[in-house]
Amino acid sequence: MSPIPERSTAEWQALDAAHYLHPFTDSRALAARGTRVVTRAEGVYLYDSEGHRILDGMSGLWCVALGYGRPELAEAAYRQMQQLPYYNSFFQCANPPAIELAAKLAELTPPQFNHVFFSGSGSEANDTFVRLARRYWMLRGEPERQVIISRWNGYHGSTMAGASLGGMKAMHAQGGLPIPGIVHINQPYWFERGGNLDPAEFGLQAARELEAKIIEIGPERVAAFIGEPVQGAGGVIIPPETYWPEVQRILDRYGILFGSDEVICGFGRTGRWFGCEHFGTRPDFLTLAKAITSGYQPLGALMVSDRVAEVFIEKGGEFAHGYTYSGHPVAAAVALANLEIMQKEGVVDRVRNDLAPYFSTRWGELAAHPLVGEARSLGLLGALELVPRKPSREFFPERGSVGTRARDISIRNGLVMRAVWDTLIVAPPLVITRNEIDELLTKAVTSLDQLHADLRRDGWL
Ligand code: PXG
Repeated sequence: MSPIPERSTAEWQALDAAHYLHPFTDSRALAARGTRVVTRAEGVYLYDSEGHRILDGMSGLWCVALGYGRPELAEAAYRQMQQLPYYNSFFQCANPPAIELAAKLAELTPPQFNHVFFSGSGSEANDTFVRLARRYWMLRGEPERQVIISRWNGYHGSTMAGASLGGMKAMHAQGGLPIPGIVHINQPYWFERGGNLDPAEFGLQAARELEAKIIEIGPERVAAFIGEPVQGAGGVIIPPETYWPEVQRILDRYGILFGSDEVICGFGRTGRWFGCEHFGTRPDFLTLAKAITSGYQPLGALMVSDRVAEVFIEKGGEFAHGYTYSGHPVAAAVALANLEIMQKEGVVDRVRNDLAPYFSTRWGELAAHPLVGEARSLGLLGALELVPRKPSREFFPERGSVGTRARDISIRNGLVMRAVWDTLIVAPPLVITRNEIDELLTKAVTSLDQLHADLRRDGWL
């Protein structure tokens, strides 16, 4: 068996430019610049083909909760590949890791969840959500209930249904989306949209857009609502405390199903196992992916509440939906090993009781920086709003260009931060230490100082 060849960075970049279409990437710009080739990783650090060591402030892409290089996860995959590398879950079959994982997820998720449908990704799990929510109302004898409400600037994936649920206008514009029967309301983004309202008032106002939309459509036509507890890809938008309780009240009032997309918030990111537990909501569906395996294997899952599952099981007949990799034994074995480590090592409790309070204090210090209009955090999620003039909440002109510069400077300084327009965000591995949080902060400050000097030099400030 030949190993993956060792090549120079230039050779890899040339092959990449010749053959590889990357997600969410301008291929021409990337070919001109050359892709960064990440060759290995350990703990919270990435190493690229040029030998740079970079603190991964984004956990890969919000997923590597346990950090890199955990031998237990590699061993779980290896063992399962030897025992049974694949078999399908169609045609009345199952495999032991998938069955065990279903039971483990029922144990870890809130009490209303005892059933799961497996997929290969978060996007696919959200497609399953659309199918199940609509089918539920058909089975209940209310087939006109088909509309699903979600939020502008939410992110729910890249499949046709996932991108439709998402509220990314650029994605809609490129795909003829949304698909029929999906409508959007505004997001609870106080920094951008709060005007003169205080956050609590604004949170109520944003939630009540849901009620207005339900009345506009007609409650008898609305199947479900879906939202991320904290919008991740949209810019770590942490809603005011008043928001989710009011959304829950409205959904209860009209009997509408509730999907909590926990692809980012799930498995400890907020300091609770699931974001809905932090905000005290009672969803009917949880979309899971990413940290379910710490990213070591692709896996998604949709948890289905008892009240929905009962209807399916009793009246459903065959549910005409499924993926080749639903219940993949290797992914399931890795997920089980990952969740076992999380439980044994008390990872979620440590985030809640130790790391999150420490991170919140240190991250909050960044609010004093002249470029930072707001520094917000929850659990191990952090965001900085970059602004030209404090305390105004106005953004820079040419929105996004300053954020991209900040991100590039930060990576040069050995820290992966992600820019969403001019919002800088981080979501480090849940196993990060206090010392590593200090290093993250030092690199962030150095990068902000450099950006400040550059913007002054270029006449932006
Ligand atoms: N829901 C949420 C809340 C997500 O964050 C998905 C669904 C889709 O999962 P899959 O596994 O199909 O990618 C996601 C994915 C970013 C970024 O730029 C975020 C995601 C994916 C790609 C980029 O922050 N989140």
